[in-house]
Amino acid sequence: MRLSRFAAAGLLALAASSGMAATGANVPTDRPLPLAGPRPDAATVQAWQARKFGLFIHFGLYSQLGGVWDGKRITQGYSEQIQSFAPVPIDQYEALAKRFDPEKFDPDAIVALAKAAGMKFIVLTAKHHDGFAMFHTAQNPYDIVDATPYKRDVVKALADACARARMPFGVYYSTIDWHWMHGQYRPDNDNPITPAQADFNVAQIRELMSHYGSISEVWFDMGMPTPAQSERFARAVHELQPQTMVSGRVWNHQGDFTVMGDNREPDEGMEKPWQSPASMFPETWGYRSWQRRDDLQGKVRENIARLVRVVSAGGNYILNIGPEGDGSVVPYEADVLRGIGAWLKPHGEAIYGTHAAPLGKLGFGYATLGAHTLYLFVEKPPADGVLHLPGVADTRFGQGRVLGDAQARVGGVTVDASGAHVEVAGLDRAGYMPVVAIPFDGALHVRPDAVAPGTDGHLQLAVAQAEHFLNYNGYGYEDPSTVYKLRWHAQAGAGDYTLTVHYRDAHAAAKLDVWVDGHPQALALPAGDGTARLRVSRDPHAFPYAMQVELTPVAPFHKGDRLPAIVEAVELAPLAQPAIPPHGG
Ligand code: H79
Repeated sequence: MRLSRFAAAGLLALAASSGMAATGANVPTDRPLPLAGPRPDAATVQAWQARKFGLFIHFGLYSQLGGVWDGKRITQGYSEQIQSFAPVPIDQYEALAKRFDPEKFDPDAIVALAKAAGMKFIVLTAKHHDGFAMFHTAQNPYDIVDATPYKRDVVKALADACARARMPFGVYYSTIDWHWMHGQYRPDNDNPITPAQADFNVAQIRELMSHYGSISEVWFDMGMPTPAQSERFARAVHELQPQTMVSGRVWNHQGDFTVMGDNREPDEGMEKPWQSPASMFPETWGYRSWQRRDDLQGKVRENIARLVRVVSAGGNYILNIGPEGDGSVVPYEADVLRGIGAWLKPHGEAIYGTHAAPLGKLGFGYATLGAHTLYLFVEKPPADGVLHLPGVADTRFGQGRVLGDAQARVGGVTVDASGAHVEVAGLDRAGYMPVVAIPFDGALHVRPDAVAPGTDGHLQLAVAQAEHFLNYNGYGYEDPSTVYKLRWHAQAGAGDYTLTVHYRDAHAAAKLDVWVDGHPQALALPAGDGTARLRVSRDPHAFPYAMQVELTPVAPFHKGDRLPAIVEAVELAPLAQPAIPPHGG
C-alpha cells in the first residue's frame, strides 16, 4: 500500500519555503521549474484550476455519419475517426462537406446547457484528425464557411455565445490532418508532423488566436511532433495570447496543463495543473447513432463519481457531448448534464475552487479542501455511522453540516491518536453522494502514514511504499509516464542518520537531490547498479509528525526530467548520538 499522498497541509508552506531556489524565485525546487517564455501567470493557472468542470464538444463532418458507413456500423475506433477506421475514401469524405448544414446548432442553448450542468468552461473541436476546419481558415478551402451550404463559422458562433455569458471558451486542435496529408492513417494517430504540416498548423493556430476573442485553452491532441515542433506550437499560442492554457498533448512536456489518457484518471498525487478528458461512453467522442444509451440515472452517478474523484485528486474534469450532424444535442446527453447539474447545485461549494485534501485513501469516499472547510463525499455510508479520517491530528473542528440537507444530523468530531472521527446520521437516505462539510480553525494537520523502524532501529523505505510523482505527456500518446520524484514518510526520531539509496541502472555521472525534511543534499550515484550514502539530520520543526524523505533530479530541474536511476529502496540507519561530556569536564 502506498503512503498518504500529501504532507500535512499546514506544513506545506514551510516545506516549500525551505526548498526555495537560491535565485530568489518564489518557486520550491523539489518540483520542476516553470516553463520558459510568455506563459499563463499564476493567477490564470489558479483560475483555470478552480473551474473544475467543463464541457467538451466533438462536432465535425463525422457527426453526420453517426458511426455508420456504407450502411454498416463501424465498430472499430471512435466514430469521430470513422474516416480512418471504415475507411471512407477521401473524395467521399470530402463530399460530406457539401451536405453539412447543422441548422440545429444553437450556441446560446449549448452555453445554457453547460451552465445548467454546473460547467465552467467549454472546449469545441476546431479541427479534428480529418483536417476539416470548423472555423473560417484562409489556409485552404476545407472549412465550414467555404465548403458547406451552412457557410457560418461555428467556432465563432460558440466563442461569441460564450463571451456573452462570460463562459471561458477553448478550442481543440489536432496536429495531424488526414486531408492535408492525403489520408496517411495510423490507427494510433502517432503521425510525425512534416515541416510543411507544422507551418500549416501554426498558421491555423494564429487564426484561432486572432479572431475568436480570448481563448481559455488550446486542447492540442495527438500526432508525434518533435520537441522543437511542440515548443513552436505552444509558442504560437502564447505569442498571441500568453494567458491561454496549452494542453499537455502538445507533447514533449510543453503544455501548461497535463492531460490524462482518454477516460483516464491518475492514481497518484499530482503537483501540476491537470485535466481528465471523459466521453459519455468509452467507445466514442463523436456522435454514434447506434450507441446504446440506457440507465440515465446510472450515467449521471457515474459522472458525479468521476468528477468527485478527479476534483478530490486536484484535477479538472472535462466531459464530452457529440452533437448530431444537424447540430442538435443528443437528448440523453443533455439529460446526463442536467442530472449532474442538479447534484452540483447544492454541492458546488465542495467542488469549485477546492484543492485535494491532504488525506490518504478514505474508506467512505473522497475529500476536498476549501477555505477552512473540509468536504467529505460519502460514496459508501459507513455501517457504524462514523466517517473516519486517518491521521488527522491537532485540528479544531466546528459544527459540521450535510450540504443541501438541513435535516441531517452531524454530531461532534472527535480527534484521537488514530485520527478524526465524524458522527453522522441519516446519510443513507440523503440521496446519491452526500457531502459533509466540516469547518476547522487555522490549518488542517495530518500525521502522514509513516514507515515504522525495524527491530534494529533501521528504517527500510521500499519503493512500493513511496508516493510517486510522474511526468506525463512526453513524446506522444503512448509514451509511458516517468518518475521525477519519490516521497516517503518515516517514523524517525530526532538525530542524525546514514541514508543509503539502493538503485539500478544509473547513467554515467548520475546525481540526485536527497531531501530530508525539506533540506536538499546532492548525492552522486556511481554508474550501473549500486548504493550511495550520505549523512542526514531530522528537522522536527519543519516536519513534526514524521521525517519526510524525497528523491528528485538535482535542482533546479525541468518538466520532463526524470530520476537518473531506478531506485529500489532507501535505508535510514540512526547514528549513535555523541556522548554528552560530563558537566564541567
Ligand atoms: O478526440 C478524441 C479522440 O478522437 C482523440 N482524443 C480524444 C479526446 C484520440 N485520437 N487518438 N487517440 C485519441 C488515441 C488513440 C487511442 C486508441 Fe483506439 C485507443 C487506439 C487504440 C485504442 C480508438 C479506439 C482508436 C482505436 C481504437
